[in-house]
Amino acid sequence: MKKYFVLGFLVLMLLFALAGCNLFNSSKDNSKNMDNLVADPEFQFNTTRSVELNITSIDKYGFFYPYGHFEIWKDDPANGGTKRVISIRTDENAQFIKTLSLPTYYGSIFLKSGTIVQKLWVNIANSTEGSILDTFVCIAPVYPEIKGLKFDPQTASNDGYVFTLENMEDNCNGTTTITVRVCNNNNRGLSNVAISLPPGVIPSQPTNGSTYQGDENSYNVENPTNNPYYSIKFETIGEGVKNGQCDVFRYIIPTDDAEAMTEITIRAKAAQIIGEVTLDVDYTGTCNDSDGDGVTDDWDDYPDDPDRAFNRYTPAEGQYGTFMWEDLWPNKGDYDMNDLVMDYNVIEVTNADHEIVDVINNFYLRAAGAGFLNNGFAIQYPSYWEVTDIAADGLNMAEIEADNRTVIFFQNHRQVFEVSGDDWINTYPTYPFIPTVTWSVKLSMTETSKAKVVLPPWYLAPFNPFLLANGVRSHEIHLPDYPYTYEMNTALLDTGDDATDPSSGIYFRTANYLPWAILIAESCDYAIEMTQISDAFNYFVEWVQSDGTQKQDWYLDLPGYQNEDLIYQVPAK
Ligand SMILES: [Ca+2]
Ligand SMILES: [Ca+2]
Ligand SMILES: [Ca+2]
Ligand SMILES: [Ca+2]
Repeated sequence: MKKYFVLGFLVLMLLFALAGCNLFNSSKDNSKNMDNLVADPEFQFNTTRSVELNITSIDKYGFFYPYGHFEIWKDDPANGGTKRVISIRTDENAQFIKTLSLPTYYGSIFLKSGTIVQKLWVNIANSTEGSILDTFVCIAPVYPEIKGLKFDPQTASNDGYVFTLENMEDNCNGTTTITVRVCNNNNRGLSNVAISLPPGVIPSQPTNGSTYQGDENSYNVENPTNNPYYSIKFETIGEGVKNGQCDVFRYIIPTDDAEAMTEITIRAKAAQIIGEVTLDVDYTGTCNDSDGDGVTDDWDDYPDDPDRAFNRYTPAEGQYGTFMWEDLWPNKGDYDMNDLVMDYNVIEVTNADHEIVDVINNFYLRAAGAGFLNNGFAIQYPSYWEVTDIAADGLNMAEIEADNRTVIFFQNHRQVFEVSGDDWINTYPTYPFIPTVTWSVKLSMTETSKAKVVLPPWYLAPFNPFLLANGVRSHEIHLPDYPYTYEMNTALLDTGDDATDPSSGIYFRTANYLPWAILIAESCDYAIEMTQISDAFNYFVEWVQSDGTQKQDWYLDLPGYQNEDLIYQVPAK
């Protein structure tokens, strides 16, 4: 009997030890329990930062380069990068000003123009905003097959000067840069050079009154002048070139005018020594614009489509981000944030004038850990666009609403998965895996007014997504502080656990300021059923408690970041 007593005592001690262990664990877990978590009202659970990009294009000679093409990449395209975000060009003022949405943890991006790659650092204002102000050098593409006749250099001498029409370069933006070289063999310094212009043509660069920097000297620019004939004139500042020295003179005119030129007159003056020649010109632009939309083939994402020119990808070309929802709003759920898990990739297609033409939504429905509800999904687009048509829909479930801004992509997630019943889908490890669904919906868009430069997050792709709880149109569940649509049943606001307070700009958050939905900047894993997101992702709480300043990449699958047992693992086939 004594033996059993001792054994019983040991078992008791063991239970005690285990209990102690459990106590320790549960106190640790309590710090990660969503019910104890209080977010700052200013913290909106953003995993993206709005970055105002202000970029200026110049050419290799330092002139402003209107319509200069460039790409933005999230990783280095010269070093195996795959994440292209934008292919676009600057405007008529050689500027591009737009808001980019980047993962918060990104400190830099890459700008690619031709073969030149430049790293741009984000000037970080706070955890949700930043800016980039920079300049890049744009080089026009060189086409292996030249259209028509290319320009040949022409040289002539007169009175101790050698004049060379050295180059005419098509900038592929409707302009051509003309380079003239003047060598002065006289022993008096060059005082000015005048180069004839086609009637009425005023070079866009260098501008009248500006200082032009040649290879040797600086010059005051008269653009245009009628003295001694209609021309652009370069007046030497200080002592001019002499005794065999040369300098180059460059200016930019429309390519059409350059192609129409048949001759060019160049005149140089040093003291009273004047030399003048007239050279033949036979020039044809070299850039190919197959569809005639003004965007040269190499810079045109749609070289055979005059209505389309550029792509903008969110989060990047061929990359996905993730939406995660709780579906019991206005009541709190279990915070597993897997009641709908769907990835998004958005392509905004614009024309040569940067106006929206299509929005292509690539969706990847991965999981729906919703018990009894059959949830729908919709997106509201910005107020300055109008959805005019559903050009393609892989599921044939999309509908445009009466506001011409809202599109319902599906009414019931089970129809998308092609299942019935009320089981959790792809969140409960012992349930059979239901094949995920990818499809694409192409929306035709019209721009009804110009967008502002600085935009709220819901005006940036993937825009304003929301869940239709159990397919009820008026029962919208949005990302924290995002606006609801015209169809919303506003009587639901501030009921149950929802603590929406319009006077403070608080929407779709609890009294502890916690959300019902999170938008993840990049595709990420998700928690298994009935497991709080804070238990599955080890740094979620630290991210929230630091107001998004720490562990901004908490959703990534990095060493120590995830509690693998609590992350849903897609079974191997
Ligand atoms: Ca084109
Ligand atoms: Ca095109
Ligand atoms: Ca849930
Ligand atoms: Ca769930």
